[in-house]
Parts: sequence; structure tokens; C-alpha cells
Amino acid sequence: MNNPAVRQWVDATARLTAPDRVVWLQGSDEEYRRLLAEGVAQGQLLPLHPQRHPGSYLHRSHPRDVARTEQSTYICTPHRDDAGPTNNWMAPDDAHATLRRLFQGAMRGRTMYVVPYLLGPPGSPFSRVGFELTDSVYVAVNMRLMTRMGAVALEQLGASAEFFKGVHSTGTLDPEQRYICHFPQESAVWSINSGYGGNALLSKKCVALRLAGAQGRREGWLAEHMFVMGIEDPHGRTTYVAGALPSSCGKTNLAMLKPAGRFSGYKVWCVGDDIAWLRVGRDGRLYAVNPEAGFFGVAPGTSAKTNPNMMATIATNTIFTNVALAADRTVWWEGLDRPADVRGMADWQGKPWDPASGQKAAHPNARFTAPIAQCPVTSPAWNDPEGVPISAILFGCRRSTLVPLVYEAFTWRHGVYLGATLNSETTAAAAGATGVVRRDPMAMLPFCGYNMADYFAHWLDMGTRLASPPRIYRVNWFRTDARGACLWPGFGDNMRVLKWILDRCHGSAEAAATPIGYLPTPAALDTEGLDLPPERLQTLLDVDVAAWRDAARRQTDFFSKFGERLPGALREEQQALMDRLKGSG
Ligand code: OXD
Ligand code: MN
Repeated sequence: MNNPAVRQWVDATARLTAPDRVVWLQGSDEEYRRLLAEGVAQGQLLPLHPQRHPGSYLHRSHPRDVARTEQSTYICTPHRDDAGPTNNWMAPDDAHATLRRLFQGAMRGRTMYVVPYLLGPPGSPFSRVGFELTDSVYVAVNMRLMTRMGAVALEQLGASAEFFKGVHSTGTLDPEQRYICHFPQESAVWSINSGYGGNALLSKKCVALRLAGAQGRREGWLAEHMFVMGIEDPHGRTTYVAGALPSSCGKTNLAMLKPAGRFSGYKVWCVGDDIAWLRVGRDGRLYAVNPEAGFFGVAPGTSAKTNPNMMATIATNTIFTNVALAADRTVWWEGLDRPADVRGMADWQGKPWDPASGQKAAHPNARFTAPIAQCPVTSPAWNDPEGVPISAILFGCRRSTLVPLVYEAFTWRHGVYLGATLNSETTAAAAGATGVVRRDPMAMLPFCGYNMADYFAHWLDMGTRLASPPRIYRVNWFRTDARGACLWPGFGDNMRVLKWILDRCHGSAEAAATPIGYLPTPAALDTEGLDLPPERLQTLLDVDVAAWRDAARRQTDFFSKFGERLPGALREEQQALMDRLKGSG
């Protein structure tokens, strides 16, 4: 390595953390095999059945280290206000002092891997280089699957001193001493005492969302918690859609959806399932790239029914985390189509599993890591240096009441308001209670690296620079009836909603203007062949004016958190909604 800025930083970190060895990774297949063997020797990885899961491994994490820990995640800006009311804040000097104490000698007896990676397509002006220094071989192999790792990053970096710096140590895994500290002004993140994906694979949430988001604001682009898909219609025309859904709400399933039988003339192409970087193109359209090169998906609930393309993706060369293990070294989780072979089944902690105990065999946030190139429907454009032009943006939520199946914003500004007021029920992707409704603007609440009021302003500003902005939608697959049963079949049938959205983008679908936005007329939504009684469809497309008035009023508390910094346009949109609701009786 002859980049002096990289070398100096790596040397300084090694002096602080005192690893026994420093290993610079190049990203070759041979090196990956060596790292896997090291992981097995250390007991971090367990080889799976060689024919049923070729090239695949199981990792079991510490039982108290199984999800992102938002309470230990900090944005360390000089002024508290620059982190804003939705982030934990720490003064940079205090954070550095704490981190110096914790990292001092933390890698003694271990290897420090230097992991160079490229976020975005090679040779693209959209792309950015990062380095992660980690003492976890599990992190190193996951980074190989999740990013374009090794020589390709060094080539893109050349002699530049501009790169994202990530330092990670599994430390002692003590949750009380866990810190994930972001320093946007230094393009740096330090993480200690967790080995869990979102806390430890620093390229993902820490860099590609929080740090890149802050950089994007300075440079005029957006880093978003979004999938990107191309939908090819029977005429061969591909329309690109991006969508933000809170963690564990089906974003990955949607990103590679296999259209239900009736829509066999349509084909979905996956560009990415979790993160999108969005820029204004020379033609005034919004363009997206996927900074990642792999999937870190939730295993429970993934099956041939819910996501056949992901089942094909993870058939080989996959790292599973915290799933259950059958006696024949095949993996299992709740929601998999095949029944559990309970004889000799070990749960996610490696203990014998007794289904009668009522305990889950796999952790609800068990994961798989696999390269995007293994997905049967990877978009031919996923590595295009220019990115793909986005025609529609979805903001999805998990709401059992109130929010209709789909509706369209009147304008970009109204769409930003729909994103900013997104509310969703919590899931197992983050530590804490699940099923509680919380505000999750643009599905970015845990991932916005700066003051969210400024983030909303940045979104509004992007709109002023777009000559042809995408249409914006809110979707909710999770409406239930009085008994708690889902009203909408979801999965492949979500193509019905996407079809309406495509037709809207191409000017050929009907919609009814309601106080909250444009809803499909019942005839415009293709429900042919679905067992969906008209009254159920009516509930799915219902706008309960009284309940929406309450919901609109409750936004005031959320908006007030941001004080004067909140863009006036959002309060104006709230007032306009209240006026429309009033006008409709
Ligand atoms: C993820 C998450 O891992 O959103 O993608 O938590
Ligand atoms: Mn995510």
C-alpha cells in the first residue's frame, strides 16, 4: 500500500489497538478461503452441509449481541443541534477520550484486518472508498460478501486522501461499554463491543447511510434506506422504482419480487435491497446506485413462497447468523417452507431445541449474508456507473390500521411530507420492544447522520433541482381486520400495487383525489383472481377522515421537536392536509 494517508492512519490505529498482526486484504478468492478457514479455526464459523449448503457457514453471536443497538449509537458533531433531537449526541472530544480508553490495546492477541472497499460501481463518480480496520474475521468475511472489497477500491482511491475511516473491535462484547460513534466532520466511525452486522459491518448503516448522508448533504445528493428495482413490462420497457421501508418490513422481498402468476409478463430486476445513493442527473431526473454488493437479510419468514429469488441467492456461498441448525448441518428458521427436523435440532444459541418450549429456534433477527451477483434477478444495470433513473419512490410502513394500501402524493413537496411523517410498528431488527408504533421518517430514524430537520430541508431542495421528479407513494401491506388477520395477500401480489404505480408513471391509471392523496379507484387496481371480497378492498382503500384528523394533529408534537429548524413547507403541508380533511366533512 503506497497511499500515505491510508498508511499513516492504519499505523496510528495499530499503535493504539496493539494487534499481534496487521493483515491487508486484497479481495481475492484465495484470500476469502483463507479467512473462512481462520474463522472455522477460531470457532467463529461452522461449515454447513457441503452438498446442501455449498461454501456456506453458520455464525452464532453472543446472545446479547443480536441486533442494532440504537441506544449506543452516537453522532459526534461539535454542536448538539447538528445531530438533532432524534440522534444520541456526544461531544467529539469526549467521544474520542472514551474511545481512546476502550480501544487502547483492544486488539492485543488478535489480528487487525485492513479491509478496503468500494461503495458503488467501479469507475463511477457516484462511488466512494472506505476502509474498515477490524479484529473480527466474521466481519472481514461479511465485508467480502457485502461490498466490492479489495484491489478495486484501491484502484478507485489512487493517491487520494479522501476515504471513509471505520475502526471496529469486538472488544469484550460488554453491552454497557458498547459505543458506535460517528464523526461526520472526520468521515470516521468507531465501533466497539459488538459484532452484530449493523453495528460492526461499518460499510453499511454507519458509512453508507449516516456518514454518506452527511456528506451527501454537503455535496447535494441523498443516501437513503431504500431498495431499488427495475420493473420490465411485457413490452420490454423497464421502469425503476426506489422504496424505503423500516427494517424488517419486507424491503428485501419487495426488491426481488416474483410477480404473481397473472403478471408473468412482468419481470422485476433487483438493483439493491437496502441502501440507495440518489443524485440529480444531467437530464433533471433522479438517478440511483446501490453502494453495496451483497444482502444482509432477515432469515425468519424467508421462504420459497415469500421470496423464491432470495432462496436461490442463498443456496450457496452464504454466511448465516443465529439461525437454527439441524443434526445434518442444514439450517432452519421459522417460516421456512420445509418442516423442522427437530431430532437433534440446535437453536440459534446452539442449545437443543424443544419446539414444545414455545421458544423460537432461530433468533427473530437471524440473518444471511450473500453476494448480490448470486441473485437470479440481479439487474443488468446494478453496476452501471451512471446509475438508474427513478420514476417512483415508495415510503412503506407496517400499520395495522389507518394507512391505506397505497396512495400517491400530490407533489414532490407533499411526498416529502409523506416520508417525513412515516409511522411504523417496530420490529426485531433493533433491540427493544417490537410492535410499537413509532415515527420513522423516510425509514431513516436510526440512520440519519445529522439533524433530521436539515435532512427534510435537503429533500425539499433536491426537488427544486429535479426537472422530472419521481412520483412519491405511501404503501402499507400490513392492514389487518378486527381479528388481526392481514387484509392484503402481499408478496407476489404486491405486483398489483406496483402495476398501478407503473401505470400512473406512464399516465394510464385512474386515481381518485382524497384529502390524503390520490388513491386507486377500485377498478384501477387489478384484483382479478384474488380472493378479495369488495368490503375488504374497501377497507384497504378507505380514508377514515376522523382518524386522519387525529393523526394529522399528532404530527404537531413530532414536528415541534425540531423547533425553528423544521422547514416551514412541512408545517404548511400539515395545515393543508387538515384543511382538506375539514373540507371533506
Ligand atoms: C438492516 C436494518 O440490517 O435495517 O438492513 O436493520
Ligand atoms: Mn436496512
